[in-house]
Amino acid sequence: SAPVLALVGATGAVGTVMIDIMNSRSAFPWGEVRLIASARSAGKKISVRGQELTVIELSPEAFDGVDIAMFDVPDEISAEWAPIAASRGAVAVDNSGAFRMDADVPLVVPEVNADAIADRPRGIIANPNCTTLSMMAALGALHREFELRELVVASYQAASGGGQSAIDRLYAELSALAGKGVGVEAGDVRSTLEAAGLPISDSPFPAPLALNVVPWAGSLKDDGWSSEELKVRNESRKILGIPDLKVSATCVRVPVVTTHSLAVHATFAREVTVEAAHKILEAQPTIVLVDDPAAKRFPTPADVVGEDPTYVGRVRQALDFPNTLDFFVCGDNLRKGAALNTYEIAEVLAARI
Ligand code: 2RA
Repeated sequence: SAPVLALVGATGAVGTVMIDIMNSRSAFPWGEVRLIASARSAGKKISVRGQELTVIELSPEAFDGVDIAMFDVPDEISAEWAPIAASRGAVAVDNSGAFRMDADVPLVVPEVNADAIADRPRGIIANPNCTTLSMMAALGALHREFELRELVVASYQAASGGGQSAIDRLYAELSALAGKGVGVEAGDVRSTLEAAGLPISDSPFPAPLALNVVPWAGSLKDDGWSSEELKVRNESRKILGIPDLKVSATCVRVPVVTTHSLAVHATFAREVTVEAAHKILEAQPTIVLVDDPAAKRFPTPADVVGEDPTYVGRVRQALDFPNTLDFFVCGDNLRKGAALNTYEIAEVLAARI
C-alpha cells in the first residue's frame, strides 16, 4: 500500500515551506500524510492537497504506521525524537545538525549521492546545512566529470538562515535606516539603530545587517573558525565522498531575506573549460545556468528566491590556477537548502521501500 509520510515541525518556518512543496508537487506518492508538532501547535488545521489535516502532538505513538518521518525541528528535538521514530519502524529524514557527521547516518543530496540512502544502520538519513547544499548540485556534477581536489568558497548568506526572528530584525533595521542618509561615517548605522530602539545586543546578528555585510554565521569553534565554515568543509567532504578534499570557507551574512549565494573557486584533477562546464551544468535537471555577463545576466538572490533549482553563473576559468573554475551560485535556503532536499530524499525512499 502507499507509504505513510509524517512531517515533524509542521508549523515552523521550514515546515511551512514543506507544506507548500507538498501542495505543488506533480506526483504525490503518499497514502497518508501526518502532521506533527509540539503541544503548543497541536490541534491546528493545515490544508494539504485540498484536505484539511489536524496537527497532532509529538509522541512515540504518533510514529506508529509511519514509513518516512521528516524532521524540521531544532537539533535537540531531532536528537531525541528521530531515534524514537526509527525505533517505531519509520525512516527518519532529519534536517537538523544532530546527525550529519554521524558515520552511521548518510548525508544525502539526491542528485549527488542518492545511493547513500541504502546504508542507514540507525534508520536515520541527514539533510545537509543550507550553505553546503546550495552549491552541491553544481559541484557534484562538475566532480563527476573533472574530479574535485580543492575548494575555496565565500558565502553570502540570507537572514532567513537564522529563522523568523532574523528576518524580522532585518526588516526592522531597513525601516529604521530608510531615508536617514546613513552609511557615510563609521558607526552611524549602528548608532542610528540604537537611537531607534534597535541595539545590537537585541539582534540575532553580531553587527548591523542592513546597509552592511557581516563576516560571521554560526558559533565560534577552534582557531577562529565559525561552525558554519566547518560545516561547509565537513559536509562537502562527506556528500562528495572525498574525505581529504581541501576546503577553506569564509561565511558571510548579507542583507538578503532568503536565498544563499556562494562564490566558488574549485580546483579539479583534470583540465577544465568554461564550455565543458556550461554543458555539464546545463544538462542537470536541478540547475539553471544564467551566464551571459555581456547581457548583464547572472543569478542574484532577489531573482532566485522561491525557486526550486540552483542557479549558476559567472563561470570562469581561473587565470592563474590550473584546472580551476570560479563561479557563483544562488539557491533558496528554505527550499533546496532545507525543505525541498528533505522532501526529495523522502521521494527517493518512497520509490524504494
Ligand atoms: C544559516 N546555515 O544560514 C544556517 C541555517 N541552518 O544561518
